[in-house]
Amino acid sequence: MTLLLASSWGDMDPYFGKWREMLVRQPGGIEVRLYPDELGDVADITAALVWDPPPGLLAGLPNLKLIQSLGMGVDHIFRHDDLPAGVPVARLVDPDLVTRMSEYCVHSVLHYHRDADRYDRDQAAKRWNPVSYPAASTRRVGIMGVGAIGADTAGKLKQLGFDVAGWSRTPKDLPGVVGFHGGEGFAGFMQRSEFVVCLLPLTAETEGILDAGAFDLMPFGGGIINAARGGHVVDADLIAALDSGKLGFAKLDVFREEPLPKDHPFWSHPKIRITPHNAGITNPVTAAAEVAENYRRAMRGEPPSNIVDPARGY
Ligand code: NDP
Ligand code: OXD
Repeated sequence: MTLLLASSWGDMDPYFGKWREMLVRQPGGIEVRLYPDELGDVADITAALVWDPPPGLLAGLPNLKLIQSLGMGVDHIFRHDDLPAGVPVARLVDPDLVTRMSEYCVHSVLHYHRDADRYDRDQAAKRWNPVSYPAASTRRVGIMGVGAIGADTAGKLKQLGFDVAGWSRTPKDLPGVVGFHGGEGFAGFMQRSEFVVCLLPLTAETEGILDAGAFDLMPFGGGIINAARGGHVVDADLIAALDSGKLGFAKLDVFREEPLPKDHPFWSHPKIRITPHNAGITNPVTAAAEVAENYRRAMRGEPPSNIVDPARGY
């Protein structure tokens, strides 16, 4: 019984090395191999811990009992249509990662709420220019996706006094958060949301959801914070909405192509702020116990926790 750590990204060895260190320390110990150098006999591999796995790798592991995502999202796994049938795919739900993500979103909302860019400009010009700003209670923040991360973010923004709404696939009842759901709730949600924070999984239904039609619904001068996936945004529509003034800002952590290509117009757009997909990076120190528990369950023939539904894509 062996767990394979695999990714199609280059230079994962230092990170994977940390994972190995944490996994072998778990109760019962886990034998870990790193792809590609330590693959060895594929028949030994019973679980795979993956981030954007190399195409065809998982289908070629005959005794696989668990596909465990290294992150909370699983789109990097489902993007391949050659997954082995009947092997459960589980995602991480790590409280440390949830906290890091909601911290990023709250920081971004506060940045625009307090018009932080203005003071950077004023300082550069040695300009003393105190300007009043609206109370948080008058700011309408909309959270797209109120799952593990979205619900935590909504709660924290609520605590800071913001007027918060959430949009989900099924109805939700979060204290003090105005709930919208489904296609029928989308327009009302976007229309009220001056700040839209995207925390949706990337699925067939959510791909390209932040497009010209969605931006048109938003209040003039509002903005988006996307910490979910680049595929949620239609890049050209975002640039057009920012250039026309319809949107006032965009804070982006995730992109259709990562690393963001050097010639991409997002880099130099004055209304866009970029972070390099590090709103939340899975920390093996906090997440290894969850992975180890799922591994033990799968090896005992029990269903792992946080299994995702392949048909739904999250
Ligand atoms: P969850 O699965 O816990 O929650 C997803 C939410 O999205 C749920 O509220 C769900 O609705 C809603 N949703 C899904 N599909 C639709 C739809 N078609 N229409 C409306 N609502 C929908 O996800 P997490 O909170 O754990 O993570 C969200 C995403 O954040 C991840 O998938 C990943 O892409 C991204 N992420 C990014 C990171 C980064 O560093 N930038 C780090 C970690 C995660 P319902 O509740 O009804 O099911
Ligand atoms: C994740 C991510 O899905 O880091 O966890 O993007």
